[in-house]
Order: sequence, then structure tokens, then C-alpha cells
Amino acid sequence: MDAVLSEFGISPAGNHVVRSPIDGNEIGRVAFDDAHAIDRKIAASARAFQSWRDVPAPRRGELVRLFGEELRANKDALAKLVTLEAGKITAEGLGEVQEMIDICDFAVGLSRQLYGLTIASERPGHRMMEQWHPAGPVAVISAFNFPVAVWAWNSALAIVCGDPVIWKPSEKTPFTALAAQALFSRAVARFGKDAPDALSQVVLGGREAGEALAADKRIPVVSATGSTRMGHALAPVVSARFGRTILELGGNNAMIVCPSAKLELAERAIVFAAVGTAGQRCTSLRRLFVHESVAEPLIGSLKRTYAQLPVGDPRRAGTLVGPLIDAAAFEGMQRALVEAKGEGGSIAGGERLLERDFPDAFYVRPAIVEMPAQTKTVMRETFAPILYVMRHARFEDALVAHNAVPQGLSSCIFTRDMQEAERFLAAAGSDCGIANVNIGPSGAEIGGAFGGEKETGGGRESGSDSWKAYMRRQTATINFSDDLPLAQGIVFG
Ligand code: UN1
Repeated sequence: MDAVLSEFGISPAGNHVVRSPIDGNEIGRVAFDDAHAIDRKIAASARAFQSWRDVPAPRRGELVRLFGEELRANKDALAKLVTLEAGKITAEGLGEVQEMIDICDFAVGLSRQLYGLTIASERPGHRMMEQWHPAGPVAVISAFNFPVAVWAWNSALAIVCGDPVIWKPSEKTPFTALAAQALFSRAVARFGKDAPDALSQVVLGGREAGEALAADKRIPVVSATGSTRMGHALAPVVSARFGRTILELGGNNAMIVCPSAKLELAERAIVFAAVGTAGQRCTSLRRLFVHESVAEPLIGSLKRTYAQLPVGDPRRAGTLVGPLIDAAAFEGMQRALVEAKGEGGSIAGGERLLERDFPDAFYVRPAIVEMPAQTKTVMRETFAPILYVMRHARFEDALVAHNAVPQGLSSCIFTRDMQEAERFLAAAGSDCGIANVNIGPSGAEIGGAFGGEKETGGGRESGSDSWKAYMRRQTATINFSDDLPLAQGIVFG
């Protein structure tokens, strides 16, 4: 471990113990930033903004290009850290770093495409346009489950948009954050003097650190990923000072399986989405609505697959399901299973595994829970590999149930019936930010805007025109005539 850390120039020291979910052993210690340190970092970020906003955007893109090169060169080492700290299997750790590389490429192109509109003016001899200026320091608060990719979605865009970044990673994954920051610093060193100090900084800490960033007027944009509860606490603090939030909160993602679905495809999608990352993605599949005509073969086959899933050390080749992040995650899962049972659920799997080999880590067999209806427990997001399965007879009923939960992140339908697919994507269809046909709900590409509605928070990160959230819009009108005509044809004096 120390060898991996020293590769990134990190020497662990401090009071906060960081443990690996793989075996519960200490990885190292870090020091949290106190209120003074956070204040200094915010001040440094505000200073960095003064010069970075003047650097031409394509030049800012060059820094992100160099960062992408560092990520490519250090992909394996960074992915290893993701596995150690977050417990992801190797393939998913590598996939996470690949997302970082992809968003860097996207942002480099974007650095030449921060387009505004030219708008026809109603006044003669006038030109009206919309321009996008850097917004200012952006705080990124990220969660343990995507310890580096989500920061990269935000920061690659923010840097290109002219904004310095202050990053508060999860206290469960600080080393991965420090490593990513070290790679960014290497890119800065290669870039040259026009990158100010403190363009990207890490703030380590718990809830108070996040609160300090949320409350500070010098930070116009706060992008936060985590639970809906966290969002409820944070959003009012930011909006009370008229700051802007980009929120990516809870998901309770579903799949509707229709009679015409290709079941082998549906099953592969279900397994990847429901048990990948041990069910700890925002986009994990949690609710399955199966048409009664295909329920028996699909559920039967799923149960057989689940019973044989390779659960274990995520570093070992062949493992598909690594550990839960900690004891609290395990307890949350067991609580949900007990409640679901009380509501009439019939449970397969869900038990703890490998307790003897790893007494301080929490491995589980992913659970399939057949529910008589969409109960209270099903409507709640439990961040663990539990798949609630419900049967339906009518597409309309499945769609209503699909949209009946408070969250609105990702969704999908498996069908080869064009009408069902289109109805799912239509205005009265899925109410989520992401809606897929014949693809599971997780594993979104970076090119699309990522985020969701309702309690998911409404933010959009990553691709499409999400960059606009990191900039301020200015409507500028220029009079090149010798007159002063007023808008709305007003004659004044
Ligand atoms: C998250 O879980 O917070 O779509 C992000 C996916 C990944 C990102 C998930 N690209 O599953």
C-alpha cells in the first residue's frame, strides 16, 4: 500500500484512520482540515479565479488534456487505489478511471465550444448576444462509491470553464482523492506558469467541512453527490446565500421487462446493474417489474445466477461482487431485508459471506426479494445489492408503479415492442433523468448529461450542455447606431 501511495507522493499522517472495505484493515491515516485551513483554501481558490478566468478557454483545455495524459499513464495505479479504498473489483476500478479520461477528452473539445447565441434585436442598429463567463470557485463534494470519476466530471468541466475547484471527497476514500489531485498537480507543473496555485485543492473532513463549503459566499457553485438526506441539509444552506447547486442524490432505479423482451439480454443487464459495485452505485438497479408471462423463467434464472455469483476479494480475477463499504452499509441492508419480509417479501440470498476470512469486512450474497407490491421499503433507496422484484399484467400499471417512488435518476425498459419503448420515453413515460431501452440503468456514458429529477436533486453533470452550470450567462446588447431606440418601442421624453 505504501508503495502505491508513494508513487503519488503521498505520505500518510494524521488522526483519521482510513480502512479498506476489503479486509477492514487500516490503509493509513490522514489529517482533516480544520475551519482555518478550509478558510485559507477558499481564499486561495478565490485568488486563483482572478487569473484563471482570463486564460483563454482553449488554453485551459490544454491543462485538462495534460491531466488526461497523466490519467492514462497512471490508470492502473489509480484504479488499484479505488479498489483498495472503495472495494470495487479491478475491472470497475479501471472503468472508473476510464470515465475520468473520457471526460477529460470531452472537456478538451468543449474548451473550443463554449458557445453563446446571437439573438435578433428588436432595435435597429443593435446586436444582441449571450456569452458565458466563468462562474468562480466550484466546490465538489463527492461520495465513496465513485471516489474519483464524479470529481473528474465536475472538475474537468469547471477547469475548462475557468473555475478553480475545491474538492471534499468522502472521508472513506481520501487517499484516492489525494492521488488524483497529485496527478492533477503533475499536469499543472507541465502546463506552465499561467495555471495559478490552488487551481485544484482537496479539503479533507467530514460533515462540517461540507457545511463550511456550502455556507461560503466565495463559492458560487456547489456540486454535491450523496444521499437525499445530505442534499436536504446542504441545498437550503447554499440557496440561502443564492449560490447554485448541482445535486446528484438518491436513486431508486427500475427496469420494466415486457413480454417481448430478449430475456438473456435483460438478465445480463439486471445482474450487472443490480450486483455490480455490490449494489452501491447511484444508478444500481433496485426495482424490477416483470410481466407475468415471463416472470417464471426470468426470476428462476436470476436466482440460479445469484446463487453462484463470485463474491470475494475484489482484487482477485473472477470476482464480480466485492465488499460493502462498511458495517453500517451491511446493517442497513439487513434492516431493509427484515422490513421487506415483514411486508410480505420472499427473500433469496442477502446473507453475510466470508466472515471467517474477513471478520472485519462485510461481504454479502446479493439478494432477490419477491414483493407482493411496491411497499414502503421498496420505495426507499438502500445502498446495497437488494433487488425487489414485482410482477405486473399491464404495461400501464408497471409504468405508474415505476414513477411512484420519490427518486428519479435512472430507468430502463426491455422490450422489442416499439410502442412500449416509445411510450416509456415519451412525456408521460419514465420520469427519470436517464431512460434506456434494452440497456440497464447503470453504466452511463459520460457524453450524456448525468443526473435526475425529484429527490435525485435535478442537477446535471458530465456531458451534453451540463457545462453551463459552471458558468454565468450574460446577455449583452450593443448599439452601433447613432440613435437610442428603446425596447418595446417606448417613447420617453
Ligand atoms: C454514481 O453512482 O454516483 O452510470 C455515478 C454509472 C456511472 C456513474 C454512477 N457512470 O453507473
